[in-house]
Amino acid sequence: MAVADEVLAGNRRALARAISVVEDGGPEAHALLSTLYRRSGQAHVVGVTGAPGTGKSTLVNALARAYRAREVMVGIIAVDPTSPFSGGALLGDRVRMRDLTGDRGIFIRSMATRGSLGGLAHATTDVITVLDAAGYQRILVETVGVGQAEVDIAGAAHTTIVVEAPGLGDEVQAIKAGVLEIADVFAVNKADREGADRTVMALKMMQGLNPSGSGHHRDHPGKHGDPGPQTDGSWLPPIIKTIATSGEGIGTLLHWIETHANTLRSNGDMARRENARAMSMVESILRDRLLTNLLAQIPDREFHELIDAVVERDLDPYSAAEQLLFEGARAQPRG
Ligand SMILES: Nc1nc2c(ncn2[C@@H]2O[C@H](COP(=O)(O)OP(=O)(O)OP(=O)(O)O)[C@@H](O)[C@H]2O)c(=O)[nH]1
Ligand SMILES: [Mg+2]
Repeated sequence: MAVADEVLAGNRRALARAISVVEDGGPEAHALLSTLYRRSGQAHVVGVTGAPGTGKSTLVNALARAYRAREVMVGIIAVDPTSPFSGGALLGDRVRMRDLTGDRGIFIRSMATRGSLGGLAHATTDVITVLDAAGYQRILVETVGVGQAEVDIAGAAHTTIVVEAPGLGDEVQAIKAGVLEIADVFAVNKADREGADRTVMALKMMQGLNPSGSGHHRDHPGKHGDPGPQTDGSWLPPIIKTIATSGEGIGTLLHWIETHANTLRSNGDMARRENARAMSMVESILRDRLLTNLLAQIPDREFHELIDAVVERDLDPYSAAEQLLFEGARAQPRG
């Protein structure tokens, strides 16, 4: 049986192998994805992001348990853009998540960056496709921090949970710019710690002040309606206090993930999102391929001479790119 068929049949070893293949990329990955992609599209992808140590892994673990109690198949992807190898943090996660393994309804995979962060976002998307095709209904993706790589990875998620925790210094300091735009649900974790209510208040205040994200507040700055779906079709991110270590608040968090999933489907946002995602996936693959093809037409020496000229300021980068495009086009008929 081909690997793709074994994945579709629920073979876990084939699944692990398929994930490694798509992570590595190349023609074999392409062949595999061309089969599996058609069978994907059922899973709801949940991104879990936030500053280091806020309790993301513990929260993902608790959420996975809650889903398993409902007999929902759960895939977990732990993405660590900072670690070039499967270093300490990932091993730590593995140990913490060990109590979930042995359950066939759950599949856990850690991923570390091998090349560029952009490559990582790409690989994450492909691994999501594989897990989705394999029948995992909810896919939880943990990423650290809220930099550009995480925002890119969040683009692959249908629902993004931003995890905050009290006691990271000034309440608002931990709440970075960009977070309000990507958060669909806020989890204020470690609610057993002093200061959780202040963190909740700080988030509420930022929601009220935010002129772009939750647009319906524009006319009523500082006012808060009920979180969730609004009458104008928009979504006001709920702020949930959780204690991941004890499971407190996890049921509520799960409820809001499901409510958000249903809202995306009913208000047309899901269709729009899927359209934008498809476009960006095809465009990014096209960009990679065109660039690779173009560079293949240009002798290394010539390429490096141009780069050196840009470094020396004998040539501007626009002219260098123009020249490469010209050279590539001229070389095309031969190659
Ligand atoms: N008191 C308390 N501790 C918690 C809670 N949730 C997690 N922790 C603890 O916080 C520490 C960090 O938890 P992790 O789940 O590893 O946090 P993380 O955000 O995944 O960390 P990184 O992946 O390293 O960024 C662990 O010691 C957890 O046991 C909570 O709700 N309350
Ligand atoms: Mg973690």
